[in-house]
Amino acid sequence: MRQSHQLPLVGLLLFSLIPSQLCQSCVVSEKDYSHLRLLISAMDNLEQIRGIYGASILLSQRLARIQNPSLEEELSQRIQDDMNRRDMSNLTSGQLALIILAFGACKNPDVRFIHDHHLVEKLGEKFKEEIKNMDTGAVAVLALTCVKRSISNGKIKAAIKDSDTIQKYIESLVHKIQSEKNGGLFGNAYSTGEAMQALFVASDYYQNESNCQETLDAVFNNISQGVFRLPIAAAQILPALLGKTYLDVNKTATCPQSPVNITDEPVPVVPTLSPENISVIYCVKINEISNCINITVKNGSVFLDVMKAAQEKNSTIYGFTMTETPWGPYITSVQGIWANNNERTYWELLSNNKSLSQGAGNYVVKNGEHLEIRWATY
Ligand code: B12
Repeated sequence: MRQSHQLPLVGLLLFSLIPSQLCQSCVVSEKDYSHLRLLISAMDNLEQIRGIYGASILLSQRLARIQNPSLEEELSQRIQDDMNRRDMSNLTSGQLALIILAFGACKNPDVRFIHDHHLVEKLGEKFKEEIKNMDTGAVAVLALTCVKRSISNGKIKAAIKDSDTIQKYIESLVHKIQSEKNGGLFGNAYSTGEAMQALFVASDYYQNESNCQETLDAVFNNISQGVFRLPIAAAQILPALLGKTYLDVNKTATCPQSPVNITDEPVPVVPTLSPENISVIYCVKINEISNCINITVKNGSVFLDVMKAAQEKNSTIYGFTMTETPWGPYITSVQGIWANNNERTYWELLSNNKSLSQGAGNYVVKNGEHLEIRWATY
């Protein structure tokens, strides 16, 4: 399976169960903790956290030192039950890596599960099969930094030329991340947490305080607009806001308590929507051929509602399937044509010809919009 994000995560894990070293960070100050409380309460939404997908949430909680024993216990139980039910060979390497990181973070009883189920060995096997497809990204910077540290403290041996190559990769990736700067964000709101982690460990970007403030302001702005409502989205940004990275996962130390008080939870603001209907155009596009339909839905509807309405009208053209993921429903097929990881194909969501940065279950459609689902490659 080719995955740009999961493989570095695995590499990171395989080399990372070592004590962390000094890294430079950009931490939210106490006066801004209200933003963090919003994230922490979003992560508490157990209804949206199924089985093994709780691993990202658990990892984030442990990295951020959030003390919520009942939630931790529930998440850990769900992950273990789900793993016991599943054929573990079907887990992706990225999923396995997240589970091991979450269970291995801080001294806690879950670490036994890693050993009892030989998770690290299983991951090693998957990693060997998949390493040829390893790609780049913020998580790759973390993974490579981890390898670099392991070389410099003698944990793994490498020739000087390999260390130089690693350093060059890190520099070019950091350069790429910085070139994607978009206001205070890197890429979009959802990629910023991992980009921050990469910049903490591999650049001096946040030595400049105004860079730090710029990122924090942009993230706060997005938090207050509800952009991080999903537990998975909240979990991905929270560690960075507390100056933590995946390299801080340390199986030998216990987790001290977080400075953020979670009992003081804010009341979520529910936006009011007018009840009228709105109309949109919805198209399915396969190899330059588009089939379009006019759809009327209630104001406040999401992309998925439009897809369902179209499917009801004509299931041959607009019929689709989906699967639940921590980011919500992922569209797996349309017209019986299935996304395929090996062929790097997927169904891309667009609005007015622009690729969306939210999924079908979250993107709220607007009156007059031209929506499209396009057979695409990545
Ligand atoms: C790799 C990736 C993809 C790959 C996934 C396939 C693959 N085999 O790798 C591809 C390119 C196909 C993809 C597609 C899309 N993606 Co994407 N993707 C990612 C990325 C970079 C890493 C995911 C990952 O590997 N996680 C690690 C593993 C261990 O966890 P996992 O749970 O097994 O991961 C699976 C799910 O995350 C799922 N997935 C990936 N993207 C999306 C998006 C949505 C909406 C859903 C429901 C599921 C999903 O595929 C992963 C691999 O099986 C994340 C970035 C991030 N910060 O998480 C964005 C991310 C999850 N994707 C995002 C988006 C928006 C999309 C698209 C909607 C883009 C579009 N305009 O079409 C589509 C999905 C459309 C659909 N068919 O429903 C957003 C979600 C934001 C949000 N609030 O909804 C993210 C956070 C990127 C971002 N910064 O904006 N994606």
